[in-house]
Amino acid sequence: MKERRPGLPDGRGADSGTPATGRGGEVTFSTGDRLLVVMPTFNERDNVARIVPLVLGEDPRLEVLVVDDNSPDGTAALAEEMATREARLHVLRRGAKDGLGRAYVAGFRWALERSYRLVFEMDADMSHDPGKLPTLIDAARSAEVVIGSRYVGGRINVVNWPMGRLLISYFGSFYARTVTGLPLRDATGGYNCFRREVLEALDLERIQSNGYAFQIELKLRAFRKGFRMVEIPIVFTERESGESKMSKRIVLEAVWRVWWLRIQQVLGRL
Ligand SMILES: Nc1nc2c(ncn2[C@@H]2O[C@H](COP(=O)(O)OP(=O)(O)OP(=O)(O)O)[C@@H](O)[C@H]2O)c(=O)[nH]1
Ligand SMILES: [Mg+2]
Repeated sequence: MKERRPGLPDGRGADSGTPATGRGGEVTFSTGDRLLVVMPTFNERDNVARIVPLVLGEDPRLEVLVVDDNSPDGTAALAEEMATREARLHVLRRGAKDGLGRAYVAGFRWALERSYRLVFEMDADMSHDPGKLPTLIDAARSAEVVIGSRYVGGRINVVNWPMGRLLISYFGSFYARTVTGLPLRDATGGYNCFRREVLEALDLERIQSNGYAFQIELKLRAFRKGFRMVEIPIVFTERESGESKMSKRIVLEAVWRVWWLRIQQVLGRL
């Protein structure tokens, strides 16, 4: 792969819809392009039934890969049953609960083995509005990485979160930005889009983070490779059904992991 400079050297693109660096250039997507939403699930039976049709309804090129870690509530079985009637839905079953990061890496590899041009990350619990997908697709024409961001445009777009959780998330992004130099307002968000060449270049097997830290590491690796990133405002709505998998452990991993990421950068390993 040709040598790339880190994107956003002057911080542009961190606040609105303007990609910063000039590499790559604009691309167009045609009706034949395949676009994949990778959706990790753990006990999201009710949510999967609701969200998959909404995603597929947004664009005929979109497909969904549910990556399920053997959910006890039968999420995978339900998704497989839906897939018998819907050719654009796919299911990847994994043996046991192994974290969001591992599920995404498995989903990304699955995508790269096939001809998808864009790969999206999206939660299954209706926190991410499927109606925003066309905007993300559009933004991917001029940026190689599109970040759905809760904290751009001078607003905090989070609905129904307790204040404590919001503060952890907002200042968590500030902390990650300060420690790692990743110039994004929303470092931990999970509603993002990558052109396939980004995932191809990332050396996915080397990603070690698993929870919120995974989202930071993924974006940081893309940034270090010089891919152009843009943040697009999204609204994040707290889940209405199903249970959160957020835990103290996931937050603590992110707290120390950003320092690990900084050290990796200094050692030239990112
Ligand atoms: N396959 C898989 N999916 C997971 C795992 N942990 C979380 N997920 C899924 O990842 C997405 C995000 O997890 P959530 O529990 O919603 O995390 P969150 O959005 O920070 O927390 P809430 O606001 O409480 O929903 C959801 O679709 C989960 O079902 C896991 O270990 N394996
Ligand atoms: Mg959630």
